[in-house]
Amino acid sequence: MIQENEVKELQKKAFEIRKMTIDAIGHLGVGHIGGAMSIVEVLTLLYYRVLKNIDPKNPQKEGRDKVVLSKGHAGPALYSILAEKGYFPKEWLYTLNGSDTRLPSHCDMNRTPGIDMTTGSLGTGASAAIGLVLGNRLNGYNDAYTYLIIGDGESQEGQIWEAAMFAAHNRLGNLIAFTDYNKLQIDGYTQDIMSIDDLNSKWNGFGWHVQRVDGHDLRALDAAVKNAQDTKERPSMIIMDTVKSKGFCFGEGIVGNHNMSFDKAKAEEAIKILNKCQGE
Ligand SMILES: Cc1ncc(C[n+]2csc(CCOP(=O)(O)OP(=O)(O)O)c2C)c(N)n1
Repeated sequence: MIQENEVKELQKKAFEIRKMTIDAIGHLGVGHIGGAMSIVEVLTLLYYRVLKNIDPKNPQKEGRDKVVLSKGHAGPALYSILAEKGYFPKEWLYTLNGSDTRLPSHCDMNRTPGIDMTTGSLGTGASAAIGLVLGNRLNGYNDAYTYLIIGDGESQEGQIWEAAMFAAHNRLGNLIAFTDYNKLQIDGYTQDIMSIDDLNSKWNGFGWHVQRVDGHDLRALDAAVKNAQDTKERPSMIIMDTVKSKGFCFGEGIVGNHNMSFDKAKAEEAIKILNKCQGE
């Protein structure tokens, strides 16, 4: 079980990642802040506790655990983590989505060290993650896991459910997926656009091991990942209840927080408020 001091360390990291992400998007002036902020805890847990065999100095290391951020528009949060881990210089964050940047708005494995799969066209990451699991199986890396993150709006894509069926049929126990259930997508509430409820029953029905947790609770997330790893013959889905734009006060609770425009001054103000909430 995760120790209290380890939780505190991870919370500190998550806090830093949030600030770096707000700062990078504020520097550019516009970006996918909402869906980036809602996955900060899961990314922090993965990169600072869960992933095995990764090496920032050798991003292509054979047999490593891999992450597929299928909701590839949330790349800025992942870039902050990768920079913090040392995959590339932190200054790169200020080139976010610029011309000739190595950090495009959506994840691109050919441009960014540490990105394991190119994503952005919603739904495709699930199939790609399955390919990575099968590749590991063929290469004898039986202990390597692939972690997949999808959005709730993304879950309306038919390709997700074809992948769900395939993964269960092929007993892909080394596939551990997360749904970032922040209840919002680009045009409004997921419930209004096309409801995905009852999500637990859907994944259960497709033969997956399903858990539901508060996606900002690092203890709960850690326990859920452990349970998922202990489930050997079935792929796992961890449904995370999250808040879109969590920690970016100008976006939280706003339906249009998907891709927001804000400048450096607003970013600084948001970071100040976040610091205050954190008691700094
Ligand atoms: C196939 C496809 N259709 C449409 C889009 C445009 N698009 C980008 S993000 C998004 C909403 C995704 O919602 P969700 O998965 O809930 O992401 P989150 O709210 O967590 O950012 C849409 C429709 C896309 N990237 N790919």
